[in-house]
Amino acid sequence: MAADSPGLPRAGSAEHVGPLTQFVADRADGLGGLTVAAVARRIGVAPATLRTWDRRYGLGPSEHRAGAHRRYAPADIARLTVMRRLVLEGVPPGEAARIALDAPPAGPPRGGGGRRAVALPDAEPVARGLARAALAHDSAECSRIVSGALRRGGVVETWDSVVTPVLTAIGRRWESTGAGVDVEHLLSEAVLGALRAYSARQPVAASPRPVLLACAEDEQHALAVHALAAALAERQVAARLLGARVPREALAEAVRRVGPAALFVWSSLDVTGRPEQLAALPVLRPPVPLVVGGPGWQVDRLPPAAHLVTTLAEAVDTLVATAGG
Ligand code: B12
Repeated sequence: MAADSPGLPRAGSAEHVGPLTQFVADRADGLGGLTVAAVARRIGVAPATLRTWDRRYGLGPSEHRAGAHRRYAPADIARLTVMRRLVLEGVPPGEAARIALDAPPAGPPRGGGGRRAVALPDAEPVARGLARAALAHDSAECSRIVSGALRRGGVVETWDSVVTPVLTAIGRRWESTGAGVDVEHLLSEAVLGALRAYSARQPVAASPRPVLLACAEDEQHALAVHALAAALAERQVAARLLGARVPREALAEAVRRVGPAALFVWSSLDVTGRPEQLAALPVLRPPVPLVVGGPGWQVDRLPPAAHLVTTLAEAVDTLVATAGG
């Protein structure tokens, strides 16, 4: 039976067996490369779609042997993974195909896939060390590097010259290859742990009106607010951190309960930076100063009361001044 035949599940198909058995079955004839059906299963599109992308955009299998079905090599699969992601994000297929064909080859898939290096031409050696440790999945080394940098240089310096360059480079790598979400998670966890431990060591007195820090609705990127919390702790400003994905009702409730000296809300993504969510905030007496940061905010639609900050240092200075620290 041809491996790309549609129809009922057969022994050895994804419907019958686990992923490892399927992987072996996909390669069972020893030809190397994957069939159209195997690639379709792996990246989650219909085989017919793959054939269309091959015909229309040249995103087909590069391995071809006489008398055998054509086989997709790892580089073909990497391009198709980029194509699928972009199409799901709403990029028109022709444009998505052009980007996918231009994407640098991701190399053979290894534990999460992708090249094991990121470009950091102007970064400090410590940032390059952090990138290497993250790409090697060495969490302990990531924590050690970030904690050491925090001890030596403090939060703003560590965030701007060690952590941010690596996050940006890893984000770019994901953008061009689709690889490395595992690395993003691993590095994020290590950075969060180091920032929390550093904050816990700062002698901050309790305050009846702490600063309240939160991510916007559905916003999963929480690192910047953790960095801000640590930087405020360093300046002996009490803060309460709500973390990722805070629904507008929950934020409103927290503002009512805490009565904060100021509120900071972070958004990384366009889809989480809708200003409407800020309209749901309660109006207290005295009013709670509202500070927003992150590249996701739709800046021209922010409420007049919202003060936009663009760097960690600016956020810290603004909140320290507002909270009277
Ligand atoms: C770590 C990370 C993750 C982690 C987050 C873990 C966590 N606990 O926070 C995980 C794996 C969960 C994740 C998931 C996703 N991510 Co992500 N992620 C990142 C990464 C690498 C770092 C995020 C971060 O903390 N950025 C903070 C700083 C370092 O970056 P920045 O905001 O661009 O910084 C600028 C300014 O804001 C300012 N600045 C820097 N720090 C600070 C601090 C303060 C307080 C202020 C005011 C300003 C400021 O200076 C910078 C220069 O202008 C970025 C790459 C990047 N460039 O940010 C991608 C990135 C944000 N993710 C992206 C995407 C698409 C996603 C996903 C949708 C898909 C995916 N990759 O899996 C999901 C869904 C998330 C969701 N629903 O919220 C895209 C967003 C593209 C876009 N604009 O729409 C990025 C940019 C990657 C990329 N290059 O394409 N991600």
